[in-house]
Amino acid sequence: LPNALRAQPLFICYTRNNLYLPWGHLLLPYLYPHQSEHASMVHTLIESYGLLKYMRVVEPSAPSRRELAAFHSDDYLEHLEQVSRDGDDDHPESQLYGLGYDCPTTEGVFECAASVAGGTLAAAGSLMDGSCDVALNWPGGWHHAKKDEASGFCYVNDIVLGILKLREKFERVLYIDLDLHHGDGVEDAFSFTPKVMTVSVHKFSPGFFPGTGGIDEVGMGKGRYFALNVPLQDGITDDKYFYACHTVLQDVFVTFNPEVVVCQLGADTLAGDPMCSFNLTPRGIGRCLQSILEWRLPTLVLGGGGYHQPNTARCWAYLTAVILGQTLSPEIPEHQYFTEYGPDYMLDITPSCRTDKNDQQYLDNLIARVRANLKNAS
Ligand code: V1S
Ligand code: CA
Ligand code: ZN
Repeated sequence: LPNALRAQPLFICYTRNNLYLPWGHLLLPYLYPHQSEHASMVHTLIESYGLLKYMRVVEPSAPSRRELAAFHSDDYLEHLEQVSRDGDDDHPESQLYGLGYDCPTTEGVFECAASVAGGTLAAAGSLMDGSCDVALNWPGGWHHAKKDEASGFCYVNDIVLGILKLREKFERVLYIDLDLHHGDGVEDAFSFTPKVMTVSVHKFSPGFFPGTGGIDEVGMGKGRYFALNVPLQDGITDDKYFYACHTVLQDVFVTFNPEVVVCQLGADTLAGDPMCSFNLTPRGIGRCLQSILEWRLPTLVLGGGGYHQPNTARCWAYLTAVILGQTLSPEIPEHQYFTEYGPDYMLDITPSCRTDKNDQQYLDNLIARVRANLKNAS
């Protein structure tokens, strides 16, 4: 990283609230029984690599109902708060609000989803008051939640709330979504405005959640061509992924001229993730992040998916080091969760032996079409 960027004060915030165990509720305790330790594994690895001393750690406060209502409807918030209070997973109206299969209403789910949003709002606030240049909230990144609907493990859309807050100060916000899934909730929220450009890179294939994010989805009304989608196929590896992201994002930077950037860096694109789709390593995602940081704009960095816990922690610890311009030891340091990193106990992830269904012709055609869409935004 350029020295000037390295010297900037950085800010990191976590919603490590033992009372609400955010990840335990948000990521399906029955499906991922150890998920409540997920946020803790990420934080502990970052801490054990000695990275906290380079950052300001902030304990965010819970957002008010008014802050959440900047995006979500009062009815939805009211209902979510009520079923969360009662732990009622069988309320007759819950289905109307998307609550159920992917988004169960465990007791306390409202507080935990709200506390994650509090982290993202605090991070956005630090960028706005100029107290940092890069703000991190790894527990954030819940891109599927809609105004009045929970979706895909997401109850409160902390990203939309963060962007709305950033818009109070910054004229043009660029949202970049590198999670495996299409960032539909964020795209929908801003599809009518030319002030927020959304770019999502994701797997797009029949039957794959959420089913949106085709290349011809470009926004609507005044926001037409201010939503870009980069749909990819299974098996993509670091070099091709970086090529696609870098080419598209450099063009977006020049055309849209953003004042602030928000990045969702879900780690479900990694080799070995149970989503079993892309074949990336943290280094591939790190190259994309580094090229974004080189724009030297205020940047809000968020997490998202990532269902192989040790690999997600490896990835986000590595990306934290990329932001800080630090080099990490290739061996995982001894710490509370050390045994989870076996059998190799190394930081790097080896790509799997899988077919990459994105041949060069597919990628070149894709990039040409994304560029053609982007041209209309200038
Ligand atoms: N892919 C996937 C997936 N897996 C599950 C799931 C599996 C077992 C369970 F007990 C509960 C849920 N749900 C899904 C997806 C949602 C993925 C959300 C990704 C979130 C993120 O990584 O982007 C981070 C924010 N849901 C579906 O595929 C929906 C269904 C279509 C699955 C089938 N059922 C019957 C209806 C809903
Ligand atoms: Ca995405
Ligand atoms: Zn995802």
